[in-house]
Amino acid sequence: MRYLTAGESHGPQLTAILEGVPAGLALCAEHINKELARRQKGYGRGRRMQIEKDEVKITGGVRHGKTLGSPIALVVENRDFKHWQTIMAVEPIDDEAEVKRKVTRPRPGHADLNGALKYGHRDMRNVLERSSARETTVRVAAGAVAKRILEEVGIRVAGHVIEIGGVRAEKLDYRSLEELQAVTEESPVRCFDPEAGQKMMETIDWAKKNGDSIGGIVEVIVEGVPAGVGSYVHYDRKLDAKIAAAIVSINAFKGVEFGIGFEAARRPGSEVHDEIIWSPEQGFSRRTNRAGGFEGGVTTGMPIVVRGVMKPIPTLYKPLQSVDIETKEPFAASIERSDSCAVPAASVVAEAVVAWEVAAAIVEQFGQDRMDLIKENVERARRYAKEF
Ligand code: EPS
Repeated sequence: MRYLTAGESHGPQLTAILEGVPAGLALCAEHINKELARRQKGYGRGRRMQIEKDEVKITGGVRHGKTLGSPIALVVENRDFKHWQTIMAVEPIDDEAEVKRKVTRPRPGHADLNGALKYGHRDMRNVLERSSARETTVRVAAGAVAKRILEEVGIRVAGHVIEIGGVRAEKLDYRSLEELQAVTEESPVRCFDPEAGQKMMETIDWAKKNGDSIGGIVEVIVEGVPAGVGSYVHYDRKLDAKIAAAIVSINAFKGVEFGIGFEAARRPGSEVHDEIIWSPEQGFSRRTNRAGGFEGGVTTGMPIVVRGVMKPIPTLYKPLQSVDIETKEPFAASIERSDSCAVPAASVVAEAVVAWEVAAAIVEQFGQDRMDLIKENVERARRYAKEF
């Protein structure tokens, strides 16, 4: 399975084309819209989210509520486009003033300057329109389709926020993934620990008041993945590596870790590796899950636990120094509107990209074309592992 996205932040629409989704999967707009709505929420979002109400239109690959096996085309319109029709027009424009109104001042931390150098753009709107995190809308739509596949084979995905602006969730004693989902869905910062959540919101208020932005850490947990998915024999088929790439591909993400992650560098091996146990009910399992669900690029059957770090959004009200690409004069970058924190929304995006990679690996390993056969094969793999 693979997908491509197209579309600019203030253009008419965003599009995703998904290839390789098996036939016979129940899918309708509602499955996708609920995920799009989740991504739009979150304390710290700016005014753009008051304009948009993201809703998908499925324009290919689905008939009578079931996937056909053909490419699935998903479209989400940008409501804000109506304010940008000249600036973002597809056809050449005559409006002199608009033609001259170029973006020539790169924002530190954004793709503006590097993108301009790469493609030879002297109007950096040609870069920022595409590098905008608006694109994550259709990545979440693709992830919603992946989640449908996973649901069919008994795999659950949950994402939550564990840190914002230095405030860390301490109380993480949830008893099930369902409880984690129910509680974080009600939290404006998608945090399980209500006290930490409150402090996170205060920190976001502080950032907003000071024209600043803050980042954080999100975690995604995937339960129910059979052991043996992925590869230890090919570097480019290691599932943890694919998930790591997917996480770092999210706008503003700078790092990733599995299980105890970077902490493994500070502990002896005896406190890092997970002891192997066996019971007739469960078959093989691990006493702990410090590895975060992977050994050798292959799933262990324990939950996948992956965290990603998001830097503060680079579009700041508080000016940072930069240089105009035309005049070469220094200036203090400032903007009109931005999110002061998008970590809660990013946790929904992280769920989506992880779901996509896991679903793609499941489809590749267990049957490819037909959802009914994939389901049977996953069940068979589970039975085999138990009886092994
Ligand atoms: C973004 C800038 C803001 C955000 C946007 C990402 O948009 P605008 O420039 O229109 O104010 O709101 O995020 C979204 C539109 C979204 O759907 O998440 C950026 O520069 O990355």
